[in-house]
Amino acid sequence: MGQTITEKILDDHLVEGELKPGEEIGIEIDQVLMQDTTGTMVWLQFEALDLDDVQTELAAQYCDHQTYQFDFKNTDDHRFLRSAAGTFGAHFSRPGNGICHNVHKENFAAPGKTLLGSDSHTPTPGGLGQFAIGAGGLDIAVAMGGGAYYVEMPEVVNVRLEGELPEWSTAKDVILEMLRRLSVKGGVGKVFEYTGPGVDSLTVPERTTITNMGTELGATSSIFGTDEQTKDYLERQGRGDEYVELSADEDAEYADEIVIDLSDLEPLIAQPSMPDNVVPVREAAGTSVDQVMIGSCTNGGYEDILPGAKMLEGREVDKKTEMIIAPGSKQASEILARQGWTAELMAAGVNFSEATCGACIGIGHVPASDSVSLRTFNRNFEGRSGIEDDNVYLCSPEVATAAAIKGEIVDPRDLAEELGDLDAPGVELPDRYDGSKADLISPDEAVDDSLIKGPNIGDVPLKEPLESHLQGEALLKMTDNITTDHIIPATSDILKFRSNVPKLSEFTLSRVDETFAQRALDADGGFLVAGENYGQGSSREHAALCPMYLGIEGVLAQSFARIHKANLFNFGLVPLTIDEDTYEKIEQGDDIEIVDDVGEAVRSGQEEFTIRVNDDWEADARLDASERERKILAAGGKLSWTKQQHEEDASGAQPADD
Ligand code: MIC
Ligand code: SF4
Repeated sequence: MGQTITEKILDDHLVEGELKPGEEIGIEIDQVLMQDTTGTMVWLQFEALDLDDVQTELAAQYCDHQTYQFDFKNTDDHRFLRSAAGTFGAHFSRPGNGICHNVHKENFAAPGKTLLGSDSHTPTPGGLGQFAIGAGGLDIAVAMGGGAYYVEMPEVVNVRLEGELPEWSTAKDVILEMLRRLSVKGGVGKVFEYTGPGVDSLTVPERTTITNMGTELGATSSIFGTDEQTKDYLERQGRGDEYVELSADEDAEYADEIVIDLSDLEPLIAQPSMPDNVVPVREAAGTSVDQVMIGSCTNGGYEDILPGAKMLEGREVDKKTEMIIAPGSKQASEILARQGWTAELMAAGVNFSEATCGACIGIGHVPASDSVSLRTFNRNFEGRSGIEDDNVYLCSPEVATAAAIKGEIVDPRDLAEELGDLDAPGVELPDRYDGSKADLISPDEAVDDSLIKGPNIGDVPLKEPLESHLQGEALLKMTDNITTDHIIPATSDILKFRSNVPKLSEFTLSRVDETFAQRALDADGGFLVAGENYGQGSSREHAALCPMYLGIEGVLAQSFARIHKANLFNFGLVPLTIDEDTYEKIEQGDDIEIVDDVGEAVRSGQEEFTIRVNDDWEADARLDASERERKILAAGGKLSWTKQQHEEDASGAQPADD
């Protein structure tokens, strides 16, 4: 039987399991990437595991999220990361050099290779045929030390693209259309493989906009095959020799097929405050706009800023609107500056930020109260921009720039008709991506050979092995689609404590209930209760680590987001699935007891559990976990388990439970 692109790459990298959807597989990882706000934990865990050197073909550490360094703690984190990259053998990208996904795509992403990254948008280089997955930091540390990465074999869905994008419709509209059809949980357990005749006309930067934002569907990854466009992009990046041919076999079998006719797509926009709240721009037209931003790992590239520059040439940003461009990489800024576009944009009234994530997580350019912000980003979860009750819309650079010109949301086709001389900018790549590499330090050029830890950089807390009796209060009951931004927000006041778990834990779930952290500490154990898709969004393992630090024993939810569920196992928290009736019936403050001997049940492979609530009624709860995940859970988390494995390997002993 023929294979899909996903199956081909996974087959090449398979070290354990079978490529059967739903089964756990272990794969070899070729490349890893880390960013500044998850990277410190990765290296602290790498150190705690007594690992000496990076074992993957390539590891790259980026400093991109908090590059303004408002606080010495951020700067200390960056210095620690540089020292860790130097000590252990990773590439280091200096603060301001750009967002990990953009810089990785430009410099290292390679078709046919596997990439694991401590950021949920790691699937970005799927746009050039790399199989890339986002994961928690501990999984990255283990993979970087040479261990396999374990993941549930996803279903592979064929997204067949037909036709060509009409003028003013863009790659962003392709992924917004996917979100409109499938919702933010429509991709859980899936890989979206983009095929069909419509693919030919899409350049690699357009493809990476689509694969990047596949994360918002909850997908494990998204990928395109390779072709002339891939070759062309790699050549322009000076890496033509890294091209490999990659396509699905004629008789490849997909779990499902989605057809999108590109020629039917019109400009779309995601309304506040979920990426799947998508409507045609015309439906939102007329809304006054206070702020417009082009940037982020989705649409912050040269090819995303240039359309805005062309549209603004000889024009000005409307007087009631502010427009900011935060380039995805310094390479993009440098090329635009050399070509003179930066000056054009400045003359039009645009402000330039350094190349950073920044505003995407509420660091800088926080919208005014009761205002509207249009952004080319990928997430508009409520409050993520830095102010509660925000109104953030997500759209293409063309739609964003049209709004900046008009001061209100407008379909660019209508604006073009109104102005008479506004041409659709289309997509244009530079002849050569010839930005400087001054900010990229290779392992051979390393500045440090030992770790430099500032006073804010703490140890990684460990948990005791799983107890046999778990009982405690339902400390917080939450709704559907709780994001990791709710669990541990990433705004600058909180982000600076990412390397200091005791301090960071004080902010756990503060956006849902400010009293939670203290109540959890006082209760000395307890549970979280949630609806569907608990933990969607970021890969930040702090969203499991901090509840663990506060003594939370488990989470009862109707369903979980993939990366977060893996993080719960990694930090020894029991993720139990409950049905809707049970969810409805449990109230915050209820006493919850897991009736079974939990430690024993987890080890023995038991799937069905009984919970007793208030010593009054009982309900079923389910543990969906692989054998490996059960061992991790029983050991109190992946750090303890991996250490145990290493000790057993060193002593030549046979692991007791194998
Ligand atoms: C995000 O977009 O939410 C982040 C910030 O990039 C996170 C990583 C983090 O929390 O540090 C992600 O997507 O994984
Ligand atoms: Fe950075 Fe935003 Fe992309 Fe996350 S989604 S990596 S915060 S730009």
